[in-house]
Amino acid sequence: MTKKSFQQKLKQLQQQHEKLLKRPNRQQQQGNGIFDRYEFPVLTAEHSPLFWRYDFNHADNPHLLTRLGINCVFNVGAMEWNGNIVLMTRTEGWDRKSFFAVAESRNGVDGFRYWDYPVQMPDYEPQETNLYDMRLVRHEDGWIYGLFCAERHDDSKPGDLSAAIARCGIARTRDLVKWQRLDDLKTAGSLHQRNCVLHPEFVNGKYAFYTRPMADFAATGTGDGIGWGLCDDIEHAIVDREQIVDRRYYHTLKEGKNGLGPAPIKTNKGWLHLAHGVRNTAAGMRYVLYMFLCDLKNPAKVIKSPGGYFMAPEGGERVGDVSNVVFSNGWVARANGDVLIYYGSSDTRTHVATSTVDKLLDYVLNTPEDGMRSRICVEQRCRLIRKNLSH
Ligand code: M1P
Repeated sequence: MTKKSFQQKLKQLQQQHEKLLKRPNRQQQQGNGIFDRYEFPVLTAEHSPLFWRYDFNHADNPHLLTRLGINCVFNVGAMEWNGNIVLMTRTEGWDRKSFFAVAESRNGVDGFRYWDYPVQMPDYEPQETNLYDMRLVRHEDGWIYGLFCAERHDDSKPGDLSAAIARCGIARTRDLVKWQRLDDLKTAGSLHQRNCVLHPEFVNGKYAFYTRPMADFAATGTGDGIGWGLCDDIEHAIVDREQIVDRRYYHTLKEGKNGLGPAPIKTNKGWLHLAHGVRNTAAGMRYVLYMFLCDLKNPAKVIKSPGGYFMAPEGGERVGDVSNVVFSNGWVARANGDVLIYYGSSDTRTHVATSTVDKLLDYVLNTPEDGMRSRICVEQRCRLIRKNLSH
């Protein structure tokens, strides 16, 4: 390519990219009353900066080839940042490695732009191969913590190239740029930990963790659900007693496994939680989101558990690198009561849904619990029908 056509092609790419970043996002019509979806994903691989992907030097890249492609952007942590919204993205290259990178928007529903450089997270151990799914939390100790999965090969199975160990990495920061890496979380009962979350407040003067004990890298096995445990020292975090707070049950959306999403939102009725539940089907695993509420004074006690899913993959969300998945590890409750819920679809792209604390509390407090049997579920529905038809 001549230098002139190179410059023209590059300009074209930059204009298309700018158009995508400036594209307004509209709320979809006819939501379910609980939350509203939006027309477009807020982040996709195409949103990543062109200067992360192309070498702009004509002498080194005369055909203007993509040098380091981006495959997908999903499962983001989220928080308010100087009045804006920042997402701690799980950005994945064509090489399958995920890394963290911050994208920022004024309103949280469109106009997200990546910061110039991805996060350069210090290593805890050189064996770490892949880092992903950061939960961001502003803790009352004054630090911003990031908890994430730090995965490496399971060297006790040298012949099995898919054997992996999932650990919970912990790092903290004041500016989302410089990170101090702390020891990985150690839990007494389980080699694998994924989907761990730090509770934003001290509990009995200690740091409190939500965990997910697992017998295996992908399967919880005898792991019974979302766990909880306290620890004294965040720099060398050890949870030696894990109590299960939210169990898996037969024939529910969390029969296969579950895991906490973002850190809970504090409300006047309790700690509001968003989590994912997984069941196995003939077509593979299906990931949906569900909610529950915990006691304000005792965050390890579930006080309300609406039946069924809160959100399931719909339309284009159903298809991607790992299809039939919605997953969330980031949401933001704004001072006016609005809630921005970020979710990844099919391990490929990032969406937003909006709601309010009031609506989410109404949903959690007034949706009937799972009847656990078809007969009871029909009774629940008949009660609703009678109520409506008696007017
Ligand atoms: O592929 C679906 C999800 O699988 C994992 O979640 P879990 O540990 O509950 O199975 C995570 O790797 C997550 O990133 C991914 O979206």
